Amino acid sequence: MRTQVLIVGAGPSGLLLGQLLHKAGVDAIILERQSADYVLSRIRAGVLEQVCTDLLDAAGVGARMHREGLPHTGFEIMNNGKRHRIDLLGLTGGKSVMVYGQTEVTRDLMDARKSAGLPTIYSAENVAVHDFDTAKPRVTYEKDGQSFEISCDFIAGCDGFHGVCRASVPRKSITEYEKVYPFGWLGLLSDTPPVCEELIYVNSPRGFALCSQRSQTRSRYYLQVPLSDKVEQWSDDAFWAELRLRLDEEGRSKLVTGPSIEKSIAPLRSFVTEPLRFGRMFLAGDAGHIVPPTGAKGLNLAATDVKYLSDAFIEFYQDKTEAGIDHYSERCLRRIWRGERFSWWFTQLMHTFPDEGAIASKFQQAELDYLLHSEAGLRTIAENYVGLPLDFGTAAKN
Ligand code: RFL
Ligand code: PHB
Repeated sequence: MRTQVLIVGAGPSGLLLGQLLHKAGVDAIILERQSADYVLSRIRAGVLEQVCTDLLDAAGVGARMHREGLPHTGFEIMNNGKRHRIDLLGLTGGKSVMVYGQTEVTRDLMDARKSAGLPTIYSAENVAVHDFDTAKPRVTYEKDGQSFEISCDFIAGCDGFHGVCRASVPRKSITEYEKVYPFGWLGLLSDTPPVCEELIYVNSPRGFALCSQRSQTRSRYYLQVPLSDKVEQWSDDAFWAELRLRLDEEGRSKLVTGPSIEKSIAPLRSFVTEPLRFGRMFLAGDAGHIVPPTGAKGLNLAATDVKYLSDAFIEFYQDKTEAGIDHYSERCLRRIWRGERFSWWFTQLMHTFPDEGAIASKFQQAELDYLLHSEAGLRTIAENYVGLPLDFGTAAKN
């Protein structure tokens, strides 16, 4: 078998790349280790920046998102039981975000791929990448007990943090930057109306909490928990009781509880790989970088990697230039580090760090007090939350 671009991973990065390439007439095959149902069962992101929704529109998969997604023009920060609204629209000159689950984005991309008859090989075992430092890369895999090989022009590593592509790069060719946080997020999904129309990021002495949503009848909540906690230790009742303790009076009275549909613990880390290109293999999305979810940046950064990568491949085939490919790593990393910085900063600002002592929490409270009462502080939060423009920092005046 042969294709132009072999994509490893059918998460949002791989599927979006496949769709953008298809629109431009570039062939791609996607290889995915899991089944399609498994991919759709993972509950993850919920907030999309406009850069991301624009890309989904460009890929021709935005219709359901515009029908069913919830545009949010602001969100709340609760500190010590007091709420402060971040007016995204007012502070950014008209920008907002879209609340629409990653599961639904993935489903829309899968449906589009299926109806265009494009090849996705699910449940592919032992996927291995070869010869990406030559002009003739190859990928091998097994399925139903048989071995297969696909030759290609390029390999796109869209296989997430635990994927095979980054792991196949010789250690001497790669630098990894990593920070692991001393806590995780326990998430719960339930078919109950959200406690508030907008998202609430909560800094409480008992730890961080987040009240998010998927629709007017489906809520997503998170609690900061110690890394040693196991999800089995947390009954639904225990989750709701702890969430109540982290909310204010209004939140406690409005919170509607119910059985969980899903509950899981995610560790938090900041992680970046440099570079993102290794000969004819390119990393995109979580394969190349991870952010803690506090700033809702992971999927959005993945989408911009994919934009730069699809543009680079399309230019290669249509205009016969390698300029986009050569600049891929540098262009992505500049944006990635800005997203990493915001996610790290917002995580530091909102979580409890018991090992850092009383002075750390005094500094944190003073910083929140400043930010939440300063127009400049609020604007800093808002402009990063809605996402910096794609050309940020490249215009002459910046
Ligand atoms: P994914 O989604 O991990 O997909 C990678 C795919 O590759 C497959 N794979 C392989 N396939 C073949 N062979 C192999 N050897 C393979 N190894 C792996 C996997 O099965 C999988 O299907 O990476 P991708 O596509 O780059 O997408 C990234 C996003 O999933 C991620 O950044 C976001 O979910 C992060 N994130 C959030 N991002 C936002 O922008 N907004 C949010 O509100 C937000 N909330 C979150 C989040 C992530 C969370 N967790 C669980 C870490 C909330 C949470 C709790
Ligand atoms: C979510 O709804 O899953 C979500 C929302 C905002 C975040 C992280 C996760 O910052």
